[in-house]
Amino acid sequence: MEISALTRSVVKRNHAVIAPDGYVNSNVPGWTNCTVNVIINEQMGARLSQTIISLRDGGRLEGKTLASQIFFYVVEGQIEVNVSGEQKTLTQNQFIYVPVGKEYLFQNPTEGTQLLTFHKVYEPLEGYAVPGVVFGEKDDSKAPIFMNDEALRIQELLPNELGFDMAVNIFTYDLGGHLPMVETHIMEHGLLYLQGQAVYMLDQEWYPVKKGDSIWMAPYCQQWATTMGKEPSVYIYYKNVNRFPT
Ligand code: UGY
Ligand code: MN
Repeated sequence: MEISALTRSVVKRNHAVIAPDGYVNSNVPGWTNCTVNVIINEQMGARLSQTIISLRDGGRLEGKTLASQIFFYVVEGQIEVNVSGEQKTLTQNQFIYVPVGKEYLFQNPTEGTQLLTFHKVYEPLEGYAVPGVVFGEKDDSKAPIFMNDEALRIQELLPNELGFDMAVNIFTYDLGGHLPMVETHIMEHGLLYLQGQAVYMLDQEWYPVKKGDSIWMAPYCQQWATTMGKEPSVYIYYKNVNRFPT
């Protein structure tokens, strides 16, 4: 029998590893017939929010983006989305980026549909238009190798343009792949493992992680990772970009 007093989750000053075993559900107004887990939020000291939403039959997410833009990614299943009169069905590994000031409606999920969201307060940049809605999907053919290492590939899901103040990327580590250096940087990350297993180093502490786990890295949290196990490890991650340091 598993011991319920143990977990792999940790929450520290500048990083967190959140495994699904400790999830406690939140009620979010307008999001109905679903289970919402707020994984990363300002209560931790973060400047982004990350949620995981599991939808039941009749599940609906209805609302309007206000100060925060929201990126929605289909981790499992399928759901219809309507934003500004445009309707689409999103299937596994497809996403929609909803900029600030837009009404959205998600409905008619298939059984077991799970969504990941990243939310960030939008910082406008003088001379640049607020981004529009973006649809897209995970596509390994659009993932160039990272830092000349054939074992590492990163796909940028959002346009690399100054109007955007957040990036969302998919990082694939083939067997034997590891970050080529310990990163020490001002940008913050939230991430969800979509596949495989890995060992993540966060501020000189070492964590075994796997599909379904989330990680928060505050600015300057030192980070390094290596894949582990018998299949590539894959995560989707958020990064704040393109604005002056304050
Ligand atoms: O974009 C990044 O900073 C990325 N290489 N970091 C990470 O995967 N931890
Ligand atoms: Mn990084």
